Amino acid sequence: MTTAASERFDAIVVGAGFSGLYALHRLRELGVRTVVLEKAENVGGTWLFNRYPGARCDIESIEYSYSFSDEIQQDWVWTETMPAQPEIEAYLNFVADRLDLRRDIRFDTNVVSMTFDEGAAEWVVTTEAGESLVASYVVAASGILSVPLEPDIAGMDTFTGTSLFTSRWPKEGIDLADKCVGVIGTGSTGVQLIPVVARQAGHLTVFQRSPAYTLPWKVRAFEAGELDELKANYAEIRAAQRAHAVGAARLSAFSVMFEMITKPPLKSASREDQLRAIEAEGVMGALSWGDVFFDIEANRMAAKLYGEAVARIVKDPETAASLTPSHPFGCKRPIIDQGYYETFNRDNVTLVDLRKDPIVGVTPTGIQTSQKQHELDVIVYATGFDAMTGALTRIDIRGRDNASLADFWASQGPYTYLGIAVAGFPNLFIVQAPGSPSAATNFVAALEQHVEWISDCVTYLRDHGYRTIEALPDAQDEWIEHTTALVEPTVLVHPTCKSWYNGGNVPGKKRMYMGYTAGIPEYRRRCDEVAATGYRGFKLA
Ligand code: NA7
Repeated sequence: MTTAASERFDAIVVGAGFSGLYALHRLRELGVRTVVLEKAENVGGTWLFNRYPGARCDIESIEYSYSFSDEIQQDWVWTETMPAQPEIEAYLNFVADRLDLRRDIRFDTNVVSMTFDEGAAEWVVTTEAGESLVASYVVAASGILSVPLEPDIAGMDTFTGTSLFTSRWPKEGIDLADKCVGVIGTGSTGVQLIPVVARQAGHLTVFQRSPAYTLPWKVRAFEAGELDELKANYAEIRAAQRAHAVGAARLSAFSVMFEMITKPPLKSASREDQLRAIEAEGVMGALSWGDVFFDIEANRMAAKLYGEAVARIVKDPETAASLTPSHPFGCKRPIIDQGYYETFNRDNVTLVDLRKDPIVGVTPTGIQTSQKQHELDVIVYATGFDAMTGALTRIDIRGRDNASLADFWASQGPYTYLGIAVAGFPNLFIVQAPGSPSAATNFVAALEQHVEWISDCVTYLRDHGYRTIEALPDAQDEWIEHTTALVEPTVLVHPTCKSWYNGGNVPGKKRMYMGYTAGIPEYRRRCDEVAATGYRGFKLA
């Protein structure tokens, strides 16, 4: 199958974002001849593409960063507690330069197919430009939020104004002053973008299908000397982070949720307790109860209380009611927001509740809803991603017997073993596949564990003379049973939960909760145990 023209490597890494950069560094250090194929013109992955105004991480910078190099964590200077996109992009460029990674990265190189040659026990990887590369191992570091989901709204291509997609925002920015801007989508992206656009635009109309639950939190610049003090304690900070279930012991969207579980139950709280909570903590007080994740009734009570808290911020009662979510809290990622609700008190902001007044179509001059034509100069689509599996199902990946990974996941659901490997696809390691901690945790902490486990595994295979490692179907089924059982007692499996975590945001996608929710330390323990027992659940040949 391989041609004379194929270039040979020990490992091919797909993607040069957070995961791919570390995979390259680690594999290279182990003497594994590695090349990274990256579709973009530079490093950064998700943090390169998502340049929309307000783009920011919801985990603190000193934890949302590599821990493997003390030199890097000491030398890089974060300016804010929670990093904005430009700073994360700059950080990844700094890391790539510091570790001299670029010499082994091919930019503007889009992988279109990967085929396992059973006779040679090698992967043949082809690119859009027609190159063919061969390697024993493929490490898919193609990202969990790297394939934007563009909606299919009638008339989108007839709009004569400017259409913008948050995941490919113009690098040079765009002047929105005096413009009538419409934003579709109120997930994390929309909630981050909307307050910023409201300050820039002449008028902003927000087209909201599902209101968000947000956790207001002020991001701030580090004070003089504060970062140095943190850096002096980095060993302790990293140790605490490593021991924490969500891989972030300081403030993050996840640690806030994690702490909610430890609070008393809402169902036995008095009305006075409830009111006191929203008086003291606003919308956060409505959600900070121990039973909201496990009891749908408590969750509904929290949603009602949340609506009361929103109504204390948003002056117009109808707008406040429209901003109150009807889906269970926890199904979607909670959003750390910067003045989101206050934005709807501005004179230049209008909310259109698509639950009452749905979009009929995009017209040449704006958006037509069932009740009104909204004239617009700019439409911004903040409509999400084909998350977790999208990047890999867009590559024609063929394993044993020419079986297609996309077909397997479409028919069976996104099954994996350990969230790393798929039965029938030998020597393919997926960084943070479905069934891994990934999106339910600090992604950087989670990926470091994955990359280390994968590179240790490659070393083991080489040292012991094995050519292939392959997940066993039974082990894979058991793993998914385990990950599914973990979320069974929670509201995450409620039929009204529809999000990128379970594929519910993509029409036709097989639904399955795709995170591993027992936490990174437990996950690490299980992965280490598998390795220590000679890779139990895998077939080595
Ligand atoms: P999300 O969280 O999937 O949000 C997408 C939003 O777009 C959500 O409000 C959707 O409403 C809305 N949407 C999607 N299609 C449409 C159409 N056709 N009409 C109206 N509204 C629509 O993606 P984000 O990019 O915000 O965040 C993804 C992750 O990035 C986030 O969780 C962080 O981890 C970083 P819906 O809910 O489907 O009713």
